[in-house]
Parts: sequence; C-alpha cells; structure tokens
Amino acid sequence: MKKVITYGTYDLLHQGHINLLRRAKELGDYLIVGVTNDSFDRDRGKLNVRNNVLERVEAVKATGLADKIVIEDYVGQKIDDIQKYDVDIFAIGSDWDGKFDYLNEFCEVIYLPRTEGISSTMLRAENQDE
Ligand code: C2G
Repeated sequence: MKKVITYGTYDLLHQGHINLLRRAKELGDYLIVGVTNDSFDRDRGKLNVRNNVLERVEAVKATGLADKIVIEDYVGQKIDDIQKYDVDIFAIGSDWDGKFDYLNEFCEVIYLPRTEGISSTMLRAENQDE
C-alpha cells in the first residue's frame, strides 16, 4: 500500500485545498493529512488564521479525502511522521517548490500544481468585517 502525506493550515477551506488533497490522494492508496496546530502557525508567522485547529480538522474531514488526520505540533515533526507511518510520498503545493527537498532522504517528495486565483488570504480579505 502506497502512503502519501501532506500538510497545511486549511483555513477557510477552499477549492484550492480540495484540489491539492485530491491530487495528493491520487498519488497513492492512503492519504495522511497533517493539520497545523494554532501555536505552530503563530510561531511561523501566520497570525491571522480564522478557524481554530478543531474547525480546520473538521473541514478537512468533511472533504472525505483524508484516510487519517494528524495534528502538526512542532518543527521536525514531518520527519517523525514519515518514519512513524512508513510514508512513501510527501506531497505539497508548488508554492513550496524546493523547500522540502531535505525530506528526500526519507521518502519521495512531490510538488503538486497550486490552484491559481484562490487563497485563504483572499477569502480573509473578502470577509474582513465578519
Ligand atoms: N494550496 C493550493 N492552491 C491554493 C492554495 C493552497 O494548492 N490556491 C495548497 C498549498 O500549496 C498547500 C495546501 O494547499 O499544499 C495547504 O495550504 P495552506 O493551508 O496555505 O498551508 P501551508 O501554509 O501551505 O502549510 O506544515 C505546514 C505546511 O508546510 C504548509
């Protein structure tokens, strides 16, 4: 069984996230999705995330594309997860091109095309007053 893992915040879950999850799922038989913890995002400078981690996990669950969801709590967890779950492929959007090449030591790394024209940042701007 080929296992794929991908990570993200998935704030205000949108079609770009869904396309990414679908493409990642198509790379193998079993998809693990890592959803960032709120403090992990704050620490990496994402200060305006609207949905809390439980809401974001529920949104990913509702897509029906994840076979397993894990919470990403700390820097360095990707390596631990890849080893723990015996992952074959790490997949992530092309906006991260090259950034995760260091994981090649542990599994195959694939950058998937990003969906143009939609982002959480755009949706947050549209809903500024809510
Ligand atoms: N994505 C996409 N198209 C968009 C927006 C996002 O394909 N229009 C992809 C991103 O490339 C990423 C995933 O959706 O693979 C989740 O995106 P974010 O929620 O923005 O999370 P991100 O900050 O990319 O988390 O450990 C966390 C990860 O390293 C990356």
